[in-house]
Amino acid sequence: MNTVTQKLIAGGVVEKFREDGFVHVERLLSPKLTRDVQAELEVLFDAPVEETVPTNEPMLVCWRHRPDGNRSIFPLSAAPYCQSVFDRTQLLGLCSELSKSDYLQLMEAVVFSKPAGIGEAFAWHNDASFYPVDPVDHISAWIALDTCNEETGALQFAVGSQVYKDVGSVNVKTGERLTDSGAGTEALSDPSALGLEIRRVDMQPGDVVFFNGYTMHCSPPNRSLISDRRGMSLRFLTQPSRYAPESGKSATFVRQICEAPGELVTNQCFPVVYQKEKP
Ligand SMILES: O=C(O)CCC(=O)C(=O)O
Repeated sequence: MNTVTQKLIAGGVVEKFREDGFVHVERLLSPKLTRDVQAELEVLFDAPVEETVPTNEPMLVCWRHRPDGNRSIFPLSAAPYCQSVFDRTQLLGLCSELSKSDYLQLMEAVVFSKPAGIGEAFAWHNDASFYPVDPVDHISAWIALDTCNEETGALQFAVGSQVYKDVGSVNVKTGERLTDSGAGTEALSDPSALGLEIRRVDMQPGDVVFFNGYTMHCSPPNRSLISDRRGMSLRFLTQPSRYAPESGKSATFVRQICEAPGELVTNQCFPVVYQKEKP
C-alpha cells in the first residue's frame, strides 16, 4: 500500500466513508495531471457532438448540464489523461480500501459540466437506484476539475443516507419520479425532513469525493457568472454483477451491455481494473 493511502487510512477515511457514505480526499491528482485532464476535456467538449457508442471498450460520457444541453460519447481511449488516473494516482487502491472490495470493475466514466451562469441543478438521487445490474453495489470517485463551492454548485450529500438503499430513480433535472419502486422512497424528496444532515463538499481541482452508490446526493445550479464547474465521475462495481433490466432503471452505459438478462456483465466495455492477488 502506498504511503499516501496509508496516511489516509490512519487518518480514518475508511470509518468516515462507512458512517457518512462519502469522504473527501484533497489533492489526490497532482496539479500537472489535473491540468492535463482539464485541457484534454476542453478539446472533447469543443468538438462536434458525437453519439457513437463504442462496442469494444469503455466510453467517456461528456454531459453538458445546461438548459439546451446534450452529451457527447467518446471511447475512453480518446482521453488518455483521464484514463491514466487509474495508473497515476491512488484512486483505485483507495476505492478498494473504502469499499472493502478486492474487485473493481469499471461501470461508467462521466464528465458533468455545469457552465458558468447556466449550469443546472441536479435533484436528490442515489446512483444505484438507476442501474439495472444485480448486485448494484458500487463506489464512485468524483474528481473536481474546477473550484466547487456554494456559488458554482458543489455536490451536497445526505449524511448516512446509504442505509436507505434503493430509493427509486428520478429525472435528475426536475426531481420527477421515474418509478415508485424503492424501499426508501420517502427519503428521496427531502432527506433533511428525515433528520439527515446535509453536507456540502467544497473542492479544489484535483480533489476527489468518494461515495457509496447508495448515498443520496444533489447539487444546486452554477450561479457564478465566470467560473465553470466540471467534475469527472468514475464508477466501479465492487463484485461481478448480472444484467437485470427493470422499468425506471437506465443509464447511458446500458447501451454497451450485450449480455442477456441474468448473465454476468463481462464484456470488454466493462473491464476489471483492480483485482488483488489472492495469497
Ligand atoms: O456533478 C454533479 O453535480 C452531479 C454528479 C452526480 O450526480 C454523480 O456523479 O452521481
